[in-house]
Amino acid sequence: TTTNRFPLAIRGAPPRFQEPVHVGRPNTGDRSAFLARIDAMLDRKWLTNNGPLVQEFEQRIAADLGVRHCVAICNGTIALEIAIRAMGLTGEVIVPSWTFIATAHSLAWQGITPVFADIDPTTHNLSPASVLAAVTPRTTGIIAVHTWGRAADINALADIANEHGLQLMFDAAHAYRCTYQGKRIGSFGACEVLSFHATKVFNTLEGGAVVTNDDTLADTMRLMRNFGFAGYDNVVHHGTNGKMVEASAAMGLTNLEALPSFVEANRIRYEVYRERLADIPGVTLVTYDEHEENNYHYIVASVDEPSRVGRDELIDILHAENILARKYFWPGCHRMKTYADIEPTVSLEHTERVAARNIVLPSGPSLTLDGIHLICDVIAFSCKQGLAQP
Ligand code: T4K
Repeated sequence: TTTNRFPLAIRGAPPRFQEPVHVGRPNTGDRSAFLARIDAMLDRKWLTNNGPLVQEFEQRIAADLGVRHCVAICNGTIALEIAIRAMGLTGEVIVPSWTFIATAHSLAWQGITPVFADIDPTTHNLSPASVLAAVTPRTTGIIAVHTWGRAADINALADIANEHGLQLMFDAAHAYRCTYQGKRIGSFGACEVLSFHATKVFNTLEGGAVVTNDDTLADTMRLMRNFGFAGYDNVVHHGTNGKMVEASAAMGLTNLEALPSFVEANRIRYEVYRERLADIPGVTLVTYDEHEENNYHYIVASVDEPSRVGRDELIDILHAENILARKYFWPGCHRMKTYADIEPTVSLEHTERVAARNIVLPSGPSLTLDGIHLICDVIAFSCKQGLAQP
């Protein structure tokens, strides 16, 4: 397929896909089971405010992850905000710049300065050395992200936190059903924050949760997500509205049952990508650690020399084919308008390099293996031949 006659939509050929192929297509479990739960919910006339489906969902998640408490929240961002406030973080908190903007926003939104640290270029996870360099007298905590579902360097970060009296929590938005040294993500640090957004491996439409082994922290967060109510007419804490609705829990319970099939479909697709991308010059897949449990949800690669096209050019080529690959998390939080005025206190050179080269490719159960081969045909041709030829 790598001839000069290889048709490309960017040069006027019809696109390879009639319909857009997305990164982050929602995974949905058994439709009739979901609808049966929705029917029962409508019959009960209990739609939100700690309903029976949310309670069941919390118990299932806690059991699944081997953690004492799951506090279900309306989305991952509000879950981060509630966790940050319940932990009493103030001043400065160290976060990676290489993350979805929500990690930084959840701090800045409550007057806390996100201090951006660099990543390890192979794992894309927070670099402990960089965290250490970013610590100041104003630092109160660290939020590490298990980027793409690969666990952060938890032990090294815990050592730094202990030595400097900092609190440590994790943004585990990508890491449902992933492990660190054989133990499921969910009970590390003071707490871990999950996202069940539609685009995640496991979704509740919108949704999130904080999971923790800390009883007091869990109690505080339960108050905070419901305006601080401790019973009828009795407000004992400041709070917000962070409640998960019953329809979300219905989706969550249904999708949790199907999760093993999603993960298996992801793993098969990851293997196909791995094989096909292996011999394309300049394309390097970010691989999963086979000694751990992974959800294989994200297909992440870098595009670099000797590829004949750069990352941005490859994105344009793919988009013309209706393959909507993404540049997550370009340009890095520190370069977004809201944070660009803050002078970074440590070098972000790996973040910069990765941001310029990274591409996230479509995957998931709704994408066929044939589809992946078509996507890889386009990538292989473009990176080997470039666009110079007719
Ligand atoms: N921390 C980290 C590390 C995160 O990655 C995220 C979220 C959070 C915290 C915050 O958690 P939440 O508050 O979201 O629970 C998307 C998601 O909205 C966001 O949840 C996710 N990370 C982020 C990585 O990706 P956008 O702005 O890129 O979304 P959008 O609208 O471009 O959609 C992404 C793709 O998914 C598109 O190609 C279309 C497709 N899609 C999307 C939806 C909603 C569908 O096919 N169907 C759908 O229903 O942020």
